[in-house]
Amino acid sequence: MGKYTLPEMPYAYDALEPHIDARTMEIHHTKHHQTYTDKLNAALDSCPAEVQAKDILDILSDLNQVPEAQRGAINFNGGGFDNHRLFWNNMKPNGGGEPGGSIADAIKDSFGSFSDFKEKFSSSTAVVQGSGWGWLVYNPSSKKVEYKSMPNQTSPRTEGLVPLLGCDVWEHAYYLKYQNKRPDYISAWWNVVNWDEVESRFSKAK
Ligand code: MN3
Repeated sequence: MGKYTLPEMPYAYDALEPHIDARTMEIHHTKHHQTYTDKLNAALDSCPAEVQAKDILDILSDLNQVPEAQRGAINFNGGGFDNHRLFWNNMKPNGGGEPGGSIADAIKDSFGSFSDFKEKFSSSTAVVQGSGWGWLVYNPSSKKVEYKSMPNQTSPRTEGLVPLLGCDVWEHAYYLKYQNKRPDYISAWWNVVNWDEVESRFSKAK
């Protein structure tokens, strides 16, 4: 057995209906997330013991500590493992609405207003080329929240950013229900955002 196992879902596969359909959630979790997990473990098996001993978050924050032969696989599958772990918890049934607390103030400070943030996040994530993610991140250097899109499964942690809220725009996240209409998926996704989780993540990051 590998170091990492597929995390359990915090809710049923059909809990996010009608916004995200149950079949997509089941395949996304049991096939895609499982594959990133398995391939992360396989890549770690080929790494030196001192790398294996570190937590994946520490590894992602400095990929130069990974031997070059394994770096691409760790970036992709380690990112995929952690991104999806965040993604499931970034959503909840009956979510959505506007955040309160300190994350609301931070969003207003960086983007002007919540609606300006939502527009920026939606429009920028809709045009991510190919497969990738849109993220609300905390930047420890500027001490502000920022929008950041990332390609494929590359984690914002690889750029020293702390992921707070991520929207997976790989086609596997929406194609069964939304086909090529990625903007429709993103607008539906806002209805399941778990702002309590984002606030909690932000409080720890600050
Ligand atoms: Mn995915």
